[in-house]
Amino acid sequence: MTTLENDAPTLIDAPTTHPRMLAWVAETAALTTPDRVVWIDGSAQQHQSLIDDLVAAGTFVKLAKKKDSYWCASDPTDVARVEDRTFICSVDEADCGPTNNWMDPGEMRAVMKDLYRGCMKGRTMYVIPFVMGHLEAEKPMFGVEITDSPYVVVSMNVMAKTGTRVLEKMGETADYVPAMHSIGAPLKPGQVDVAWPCNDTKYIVQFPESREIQSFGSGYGGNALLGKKCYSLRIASVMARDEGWLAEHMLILKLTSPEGTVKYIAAAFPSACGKTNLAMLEPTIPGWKVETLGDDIAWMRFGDDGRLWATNPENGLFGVAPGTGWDTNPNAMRAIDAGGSVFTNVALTDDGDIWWEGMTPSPPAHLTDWHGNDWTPESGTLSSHPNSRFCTPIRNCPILADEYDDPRGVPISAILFGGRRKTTIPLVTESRDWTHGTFMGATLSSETTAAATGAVGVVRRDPMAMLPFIGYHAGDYFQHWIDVAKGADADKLPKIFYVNWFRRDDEGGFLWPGYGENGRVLKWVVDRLEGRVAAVETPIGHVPAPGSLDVSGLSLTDDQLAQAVRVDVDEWKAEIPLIQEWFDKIGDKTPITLLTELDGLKARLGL
Ligand code: GTP
Ligand code: SPV
Ligand code: MN
Repeated sequence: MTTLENDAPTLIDAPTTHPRMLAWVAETAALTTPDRVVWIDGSAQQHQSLIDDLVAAGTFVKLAKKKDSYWCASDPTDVARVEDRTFICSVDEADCGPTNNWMDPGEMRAVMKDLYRGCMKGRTMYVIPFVMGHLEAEKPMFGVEITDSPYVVVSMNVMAKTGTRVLEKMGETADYVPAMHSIGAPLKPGQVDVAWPCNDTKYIVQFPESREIQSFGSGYGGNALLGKKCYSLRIASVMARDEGWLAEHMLILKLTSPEGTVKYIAAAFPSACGKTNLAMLEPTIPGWKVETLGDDIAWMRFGDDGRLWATNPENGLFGVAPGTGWDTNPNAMRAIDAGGSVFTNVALTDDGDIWWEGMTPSPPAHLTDWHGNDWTPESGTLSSHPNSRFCTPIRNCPILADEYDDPRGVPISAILFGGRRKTTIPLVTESRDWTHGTFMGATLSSETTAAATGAVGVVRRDPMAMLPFIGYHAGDYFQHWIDVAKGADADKLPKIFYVNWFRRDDEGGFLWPGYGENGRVLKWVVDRLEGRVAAVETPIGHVPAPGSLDVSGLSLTDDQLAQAVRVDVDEWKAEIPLIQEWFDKIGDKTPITLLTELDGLKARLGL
C-alpha cells in the first residue's frame, strides 16, 4: 500500500515497472488526491479483505444462506446504464454518428478533469490490471481500471481476470486500455460515508481513437465495470472495425442434438431480452443439450478455415435477477447457489437469503426490500428493482462448455437476432443470406427495458442489440457487417435468424411459453441448417412450415402456434415507415445494399 503525502504520489510499492502505466497512475493520483493507492493483485485474500471492508462500511450484508455471497443496495437513483450520459468522443463528430452522444474530445477531457480534481479525497484509489478474454490469446486484450469504489473492484474481480498474473504478462510494454472511474464522492475529514456513494452528475465517456474510457458519478455495472460494455463493446467495436472482426452483444451456446451433432450458436438480444436465459437453457425436448460459453458479449473473427470463431471475453455473469427462478432458469439458480456472488438491489429474506419477483411462484411472507424497508406481499410494490442483478463467477455455471477455456473459441453455425415485440415479429424467421440477415439485424426493434434509465416498453430500433454499444457511426457499423463477410465462403457463413419470444395474444398473454421451450426453436434452426425441415417463404423471410417446429408435448393450441409464427402483412406494412425513418436517421452512410433489401421487402409486401 502506498500512502500519499502532500499530493505527491510515491509509487515505490507499485508491482509493475511498466513506464506508461506508472506515469498514468501517478498522474491520476495527483489529480484525484486519494488518501492511499492499492494495487489489485487478484488474490483471494485481498478480495476477501475488500469484502470485509464493504461489510464494515454497511455496503454489503453477508448472506447466511448463500456461501461467500453478499447483498447490496445501490443509491435508488443509480440502478441502470445511463444512455443519455454516455458519449463517444471521436475526434470528428461525423465518426460518432446519429445514434451516439458526442462532445469534442478536448472539451470532454477538460470537463472530466474538472470533475476528477480531488474526487477521491478521503478514499482509496484502486488500480485494477485486467484482461478481457484469454491471457493466452494471441493478442491479449489488456486494460487497467482505476476506481475509488471497492464494490467495483470486487465485481471486476468476478467479471474479468485481474491482478498480478495480468501485470506479469503485460511486462513493460504491453498496450492497454486506460479505464478511469470515480463515483465522484470525495469525503471531507471526519465525514461519515454512505452505503452507496455516487454523484448526480454522471458521464460515461469513450475516446475511440485513443482507446480510452472515463467514467464518473455511477457505481452501477455497465457504467462502472469498465471492462464490460465500455471496453468489450464500445472500444472493442472500434478495434474490430479497424482490424476486421466483430465485437457483439451476444450470448454463445453449444447445442448438442440427440444424435450427438454439435452446433455453436450466437444470439444478440437487447438488454434484458433473454440472452442469459437462452445461454443456460434446459431444453424441454428429449435428448437435446445446451452448454454455455457466454451470456452477454461475443468477440468473433473469421479463422483460416473460413468459419466465424467466437469467444466470450468475460469471466463472470452479471445477470438480471427478476424472472430468474428454478422453473425458468435452473442453471442460473445453480450458479448463484454455488457461492461467491454479489446481489445488487434484490430483496433480503428474514433468514439471510435473497429473493426477487419470479424466483418462486409465491413470495415469502416478509422481506426487506431493495430500499431497506419492510415488505409483504400486500405492500403493492416490487421487492426488487426490475434491473437488480446477480454477479457470479462464470465457473459456477454448471453447464459451462469446456471450450470456454479454448482461446480460439468456437465456430459459429447460426446467429440469432431477437427483440421484445408484442406484435409483428414472428417466433422465428430465417434470412435468405448474410446481407438479408444483416438487414434483419440492422432493423431489429425492441421495447425498452429497465436495463437503461428512461421509459420502459417503448419500441425503438436496436440494431444487432448494439444501439447503446456501437462505438462509432451506425452506418459504418452496418457496412462493416457486410464487408467482414465479403470473400468468405458462403457455405461457411453462419445462417442468420430473427426470433421473438415476446409476441402477445389479444389478451396480452405471451403466445409462446419461452424459456426451456425455446429449445424447440433451436432445434428448428439446426434442422434448417441440416436441410431436414421445410420452411414457408414469406415477404420477410422463411418461417416454419406447418409441422416443422417440434411442439410435441407442448400445451399450445394450433391457433396459438399459428399466431406465433404468423407474418401479418398489414403489421409489416405499418413497420415499413419506421424502418424508412430509421435509415433516414442513419443517413448517407446507410449501405446501399440495405436500402436495396428494404426496397425488396416493400415490393414483396405489395408497397
Ligand atoms: P442483459 O444482461 O441486460 O443483457 O439481459 P439478457 O439479454 O441476458 O436478458 P435475461 O436473459 O436476463 O432476461 C431478461 C428478462 O427476460 C428476465 O426477466 C427473463 O425472465 C425474461 N425472459 C428471458 N427469456 C424469456 C422468454 O423466453 N420468454 C419470456 N416471456 N421472458 C423471458
Ligand atoms: C446490459 O444492460 O446489457 C447488461 C447489464 O448486460 S450492464 O452490465 O449494465 O450493461
Ligand atoms: Mn447485456
